[in-house]
Amino acid sequence: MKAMYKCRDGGYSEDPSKCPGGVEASLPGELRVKLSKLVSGILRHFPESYGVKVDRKGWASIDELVSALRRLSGYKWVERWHIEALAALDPKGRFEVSGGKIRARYGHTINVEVEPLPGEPPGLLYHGTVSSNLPSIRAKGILPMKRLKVHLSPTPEIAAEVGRRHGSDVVVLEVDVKCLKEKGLKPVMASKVVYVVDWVPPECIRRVIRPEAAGFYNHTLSFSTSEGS
Ligand code: HQG
Repeated sequence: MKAMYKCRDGGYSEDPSKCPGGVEASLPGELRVKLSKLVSGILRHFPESYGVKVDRKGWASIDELVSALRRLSGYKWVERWHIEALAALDPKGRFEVSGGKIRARYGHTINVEVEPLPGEPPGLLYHGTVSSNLPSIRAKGILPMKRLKVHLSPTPEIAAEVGRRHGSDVVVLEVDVKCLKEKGLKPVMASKVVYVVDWVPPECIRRVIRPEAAGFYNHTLSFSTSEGS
């Protein structure tokens, strides 16, 4: 992941040359990934363990989050701008910031209700997984497992990247959105690259794509799928 820069004139960038008035502060890529993973974990899974309050819509105070992080060894350097920049520059739209608060847009295991982004889903969505999960998915459908929702991708290439987090034998499942809707299941947009739905019945899975056969890995995606949790 690229470094983040705080511009002297305001705003954040991954490219210091995009700060016309110069750079005021920066965070190297490795620390950005480390912070992104921990903030994702706190907001999605374990706010209480870090003494952070999350309301029923998933919002936490940025000041409270910064104080919680600064109590940890290895995170005493964290400032408010790091959190704001993390959200503003996240390539997957993992975070939303509003009125001094931050929330994760998706991925929760804690029980929160995050309003979807506006817009209808496309006719086909994709879920990346590994082939060892296929027998169970064929029998029971795609289940949220530990999370609140099943996560789907707008393209098979993005889904393949998601699947790669689980192992090398990646398969991509093509999901028929009309079939979901006929069953009263409505996928909604959680971020620019993530749709969520309660579950996917096996009969709404149209086909299984083997990304290597489809040549997906020749594409370079503009984001990494590994800074969440
Ligand atoms: C599998 C990341 C057996 C499912 C990603 C997946 C995503 C089943 C695993 C977001 C099953 C759950 C979520 C069944 C589902 N039998 N296995 N019936 N139903 N599974 O991590 O979708 O980078 O909870 O196929 O990009 O991989 O963190 O879900 O392999 O958007 O921001 O159970 O997390 O975003 O794994 O990933 P996960 P996911 P971030």
